[in-house]
Amino acid sequence: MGKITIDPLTRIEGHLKVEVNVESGRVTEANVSGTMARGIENLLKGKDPRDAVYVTERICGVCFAAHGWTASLAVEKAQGTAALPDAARILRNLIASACWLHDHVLHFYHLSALDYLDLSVLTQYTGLDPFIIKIRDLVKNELNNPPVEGEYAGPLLPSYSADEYCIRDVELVAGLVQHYLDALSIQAKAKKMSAIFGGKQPHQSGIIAGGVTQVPDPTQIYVYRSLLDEVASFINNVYVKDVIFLAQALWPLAKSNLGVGHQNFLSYGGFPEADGSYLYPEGAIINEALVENNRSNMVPYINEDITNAWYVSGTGGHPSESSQDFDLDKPGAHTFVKAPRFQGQPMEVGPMARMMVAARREDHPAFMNPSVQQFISLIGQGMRPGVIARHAARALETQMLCKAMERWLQEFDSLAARFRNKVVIHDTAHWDPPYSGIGVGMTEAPRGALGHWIRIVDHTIGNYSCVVPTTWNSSPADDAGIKGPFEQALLNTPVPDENNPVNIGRVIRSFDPCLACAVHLYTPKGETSEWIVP
Ligand code: NFE
Repeated sequence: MGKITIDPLTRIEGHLKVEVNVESGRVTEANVSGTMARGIENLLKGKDPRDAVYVTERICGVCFAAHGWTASLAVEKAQGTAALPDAARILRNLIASACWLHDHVLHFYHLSALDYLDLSVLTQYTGLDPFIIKIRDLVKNELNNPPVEGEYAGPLLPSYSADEYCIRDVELVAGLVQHYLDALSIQAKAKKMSAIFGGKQPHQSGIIAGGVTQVPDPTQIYVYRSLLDEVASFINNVYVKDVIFLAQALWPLAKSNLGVGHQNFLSYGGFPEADGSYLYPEGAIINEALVENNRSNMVPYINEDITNAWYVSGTGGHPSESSQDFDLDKPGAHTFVKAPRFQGQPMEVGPMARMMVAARREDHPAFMNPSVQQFISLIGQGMRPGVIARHAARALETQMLCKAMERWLQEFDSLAARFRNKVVIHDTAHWDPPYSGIGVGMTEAPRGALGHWIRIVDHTIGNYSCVVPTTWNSSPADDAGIKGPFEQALLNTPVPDENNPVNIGRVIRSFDPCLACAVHLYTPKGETSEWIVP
């Protein structure tokens, strides 16, 4: 039996430690740890409730728009904001969705694709593409100068060796490496789109409690639309095709149980439509049954367990009451990540959860969406809900989102034409914080279900709690000993060579973790070292 510790696991956001035991070539026990402290919520206490939007955006440099939006919803609820103006709904959708395009493209090409490519075959490249020639020469150099003990490999070749699930065809690898480069400029374009309507990137300033801050002018709309055309073309013609190609080329892996977990899935519903429904439908699936399809009904059944997390007793429970006081000496604890549970169950959140829910919601327009139907078809052909399915779901939902974004732009054009540019974008009647109030905001972030809970006391924030997608996914075991989604998905993972645990990275990366979100890094002096647990 061997024990493998990977700390930190690279090519993810934030700091995650993975520890597994391996027996007879399979993982028999798994623990994951978020090794940096959360504390953003403590920082908010005593602040003006409207500050929550901008402060919680600083939880993360990737999904800040999701945090700002979710905080706005929580504050609006607590302040008694009336129905959001429709233009604000559309503009929020367009600010946040552009971030999703950036995020999902980045995740596949720059964080995950290397798990499935044998870059060393580029040494055989005889083509004339100057970029690939440059990469070929760098790879040759790395192969000729392997890292000595204690040094890191790279930057191009990972520190593990390619296995049978790595693509070795020179032309295919060269093509995907070219797309890696193309994806860098696509990312930048998607970010620019979000900045046009959101004011800046990262940490946009366009979404505020009660609505948004600006009505875009026709030039801004023109530029946004042109960039969307370019980004959507890449997503439809390159990203989705590459991921579907990968699924087909690695079909034995797609059909295997690599990365299959509890198979409980949760979606709060993402991107509101004019009729009050969501582009990505709401739903909770437990033991294959759709147990809930309404966001509001989910709220009482969300709780955080802290049995194995470094928090003092009494800081878990329902997020409307939970808090963040640390106990680094707690026996058995190994992580700063709490363990959210829905109806007492660990839930996977994220693109695959959204697809699984959409596939069960025959009553919802998303069910007939071609991207959802393609996912259903892949599952019908035998793809298991594991590593490859997560990549496929992410690509297909991005395709679905691009189409919706075009439609939201048209909806905004209609509003602007109807109101001759006197479009209402804010509920100014409910702007000042009340003496007291409680509110919850729930959205879908790129990595899954995101909730913020606020309690206003004496016009200021009395308590604030964020339950974040990666908190759901990277949660530790609870008091019943039930593991969180990452840990469960790691069990039984094949590790034929303990010195080359490539499958562990594949499993974890397929979720697209963001530990910065999960633990909300913050230190009083702006330093990190005092919070890092060795
Ligand atoms: Ni830091 Fe996030 C997303 C949120 S975390 S990236 O998406 O909320 O899981």
